[in-house]
Amino acid sequence: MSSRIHHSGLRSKVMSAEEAAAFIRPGTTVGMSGFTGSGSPTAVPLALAERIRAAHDRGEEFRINLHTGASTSPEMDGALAEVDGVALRAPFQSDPAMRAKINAGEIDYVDTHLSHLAQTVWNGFYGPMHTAVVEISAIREDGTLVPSSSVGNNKTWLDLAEQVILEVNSWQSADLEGLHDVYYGTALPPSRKPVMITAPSDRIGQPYFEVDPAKVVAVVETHAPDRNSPFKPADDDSIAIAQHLIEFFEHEVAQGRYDERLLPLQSGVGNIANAVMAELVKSRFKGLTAYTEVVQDGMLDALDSGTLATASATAFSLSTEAAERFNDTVAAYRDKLILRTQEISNHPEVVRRLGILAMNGMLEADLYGNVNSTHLMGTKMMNGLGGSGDFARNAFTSFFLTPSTAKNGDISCIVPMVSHVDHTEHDVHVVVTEQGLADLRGLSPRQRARLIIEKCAHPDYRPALEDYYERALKGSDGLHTPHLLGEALSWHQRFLDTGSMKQG
Ligand code: 0RQ
Repeated sequence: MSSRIHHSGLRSKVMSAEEAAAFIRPGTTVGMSGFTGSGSPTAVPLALAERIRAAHDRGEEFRINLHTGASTSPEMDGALAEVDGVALRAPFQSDPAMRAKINAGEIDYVDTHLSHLAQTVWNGFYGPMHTAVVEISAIREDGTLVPSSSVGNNKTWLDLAEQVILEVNSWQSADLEGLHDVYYGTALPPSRKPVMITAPSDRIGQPYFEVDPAKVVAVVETHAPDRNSPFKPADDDSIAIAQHLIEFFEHEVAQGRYDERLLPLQSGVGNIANAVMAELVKSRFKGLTAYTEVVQDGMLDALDSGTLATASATAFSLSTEAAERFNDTVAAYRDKLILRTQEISNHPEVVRRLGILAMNGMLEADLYGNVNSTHLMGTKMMNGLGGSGDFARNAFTSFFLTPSTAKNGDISCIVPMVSHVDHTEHDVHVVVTEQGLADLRGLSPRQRARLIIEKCAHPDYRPALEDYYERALKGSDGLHTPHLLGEALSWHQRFLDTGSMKQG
């Protein structure tokens, strides 16, 4: 038996994943751990998927409502979607099988701000939570739990669930102990108190989760690596976007808006975010801080090089190579890295107080700075909003980043009107593509439109955007935000009809 289980009562509950999965009943709500592939349980979800498959083969109904921290692993989202085991999913996913079922209308998906899910579950909008399935890295003698590579919503699931299944994963480094900051001060209004974080390095909680041992029905031992996706090497577009950003940072330092250590950085998930960190490492900036959601490879490199002094997040999202390197050297990061609950890592109050520089990816922006981060051609879900709204709305400067085109140039990521709005023009300060950077602060809608076309649109689409805008100035009913309503979404329809937004 694993040396990671030090509580005798909980040691007596060790069983197989199949036995543990048998505690999960059809039609119930399950809160699982997992955030961008890190800290997801693997054995119990796989065993549950097999149970669901067998039930379906017998002609029985078996689906669950599934809540997590964010995206998980093929062993959870993938396996459960493939057996049609999920009725409702929240708050974020990025799995191809899950995405396909959501877009086929077979799974209800609640795409919500990551900092909001815990409080909406507390408030009962999703009904009772029956089971929590949480990966941890160890159980201490007093029954408290050492979190693994993500904290996410685990504290809330452990508090709320009627029964708890623990996966103790010995693949996770034992040295993770002490790195986490689990805040037990959250309360519902009117009893809320200020969240007393005034610097990214502040600790306001405790390093362990608490759980009532009487609620724990099963403990399953695993030795499973996080689902770590490789990053694409930075391409020319990502490097150009990163360079525009760094030039802008220099400009803001010169203007006296940021000091030499900038302001705490939040950097979204994906290849562009990783490339931004890589370019920052090459820049002159040193001793920066991050108050963000995930730690990707680029951020680890930035901590190694001294570009970053501290990073606060809720999860790791590392490539296999970086995860192995990190696992061998966790102790060295103990006073530079903090993983918090996602209510706190993404807390709007803290984001506003610290003055975050929020850098998130997007699918498309329109002439006025409205941003779509989630919906392909307005109707199909890509991943979800994630934490982008938590940060963008309250940031000191909110940046949205994308290459100017997608799908080999057949899609312009700058369009007359976005086909879905996640971030309104009021929450978007700076739009960046490989073509350039549009600083929208202080500009009216008409001023923004001209700047976005000039700085951000791809040359292949610039004339058509200029043409649309000039005709809108003549034909729009109102001239505050000029639009030709009958034509505003015609670029998307053309793509659906012909496979390209380009005009004949
Ligand atoms: O699809 O790979 O099939 O070609 O979308 O696009 O350019 O690789 O960009 O990986 O950075 O993802 C918005 C999805 C961008 C991500 C999004 C297609 C494109 C490609 C991916 P293919 P790229 P990225 C929270 C941070 C929301 C959540 C968030 C995201 C694929 O950033 O999920 O912000 N964001 N979390 O071809 C149709 C368009 C398209 C398009 C790109 N306009 N229309 N398809 N694609 N633009 C905060 C944290 O702290 C983590």
